[in-house]
Amino acid sequence: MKDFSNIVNNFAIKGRVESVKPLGNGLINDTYIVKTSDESTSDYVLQRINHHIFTDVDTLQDNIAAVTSHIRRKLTNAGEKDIDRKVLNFLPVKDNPSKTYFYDGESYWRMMVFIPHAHTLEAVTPESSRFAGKAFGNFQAMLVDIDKNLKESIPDFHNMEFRLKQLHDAVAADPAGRVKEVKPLLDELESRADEMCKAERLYREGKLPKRICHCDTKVNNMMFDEDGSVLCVIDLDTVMPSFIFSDYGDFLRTGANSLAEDDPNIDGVEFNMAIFRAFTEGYLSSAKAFLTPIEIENLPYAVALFPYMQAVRFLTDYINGDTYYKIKYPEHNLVRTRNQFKLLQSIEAHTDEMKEFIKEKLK
Ligand code: GN1
Ligand code: MG
Repeated sequence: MKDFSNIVNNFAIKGRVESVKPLGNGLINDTYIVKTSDESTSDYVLQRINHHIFTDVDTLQDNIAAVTSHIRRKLTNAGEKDIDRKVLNFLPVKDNPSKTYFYDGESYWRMMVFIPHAHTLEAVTPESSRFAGKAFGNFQAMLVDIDKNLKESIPDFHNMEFRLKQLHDAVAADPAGRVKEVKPLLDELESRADEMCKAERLYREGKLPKRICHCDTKVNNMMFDEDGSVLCVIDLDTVMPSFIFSDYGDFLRTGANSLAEDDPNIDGVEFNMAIFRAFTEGYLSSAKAFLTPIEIENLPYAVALFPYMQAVRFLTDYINGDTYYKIKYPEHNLVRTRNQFKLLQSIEAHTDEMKEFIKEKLK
């Protein structure tokens, strides 16, 4: 195995390193646990940042540092105990304490304090969804008054107009000769394009704010304590300014799909209203204090937006000849597109019910 001591030595750790071993099964970054020999010192997590996806590591780490130090200050002011388990703690680099990453000439590395006696959940149930809604809403709530200007670590990540432009460019170029075959699907997506770009329009009109969002709201991105309470949210790579719709809508896109996003049994794809209700309840409990009427009114729009955006992204990749998402067979991106489109149709059929539920919850 690689000799990690040269890397670890660049960070201001306490204690002596005993071992470095792979941790977890993340698909984007490589993660290791660094154990120290002394009982009284923490263990650490070492990560190699995937700089092919996060090309601007400075922005990435500046965002994370701004967000974690803001939350830390809030928790401290509120007299919270056990703060090191309630917000991630990234280590400064010894030679340059204003930075939380180290470049070894080849890769970018970062280190954080390992949170002991904590676990994540994988199963999306109404109970875990309610926890997730509350935790991600609370994350946004703690960041509404952050005074640093964060940049987008992936520019235009959730910008619907941009994603449609990418689709239109792909259609015009048709590099894999696949446009003809997907024409009906393209027409379906096109007929909703105007409505789905509503967020960008409201933003330009000054009616919809961007806030600091997590932008990867999955059930396994929260840490739980031994007693089952939520400690903190993790995986902060995509934290950036966005519409709150990103956190609300993208959780439901994955969590409330009755099947996996690439399941070819398209007829079996349905939007799960029990998950919707639980997640929405949790989210509103922590977010309603800061949400504006326009944000609240558009939560059902956000639920539709993310399967729509994902359908556009998958179809773009299919038309481009599969250059972005990993595929396991030639039609994989097309199957994903159809799956997301079916989810969108199921969501459309539930719009009134969703609106009614949200109205009731806010009474
Ligand atoms: C990618 O790799 P993963 O699953 O965390 C993508 C998301 C998509 C998702 C669809 C950086 O996320 O935006 O929603 O695939 N992340 C990036 O499966 O493009
Ligand atoms: Mg991810």
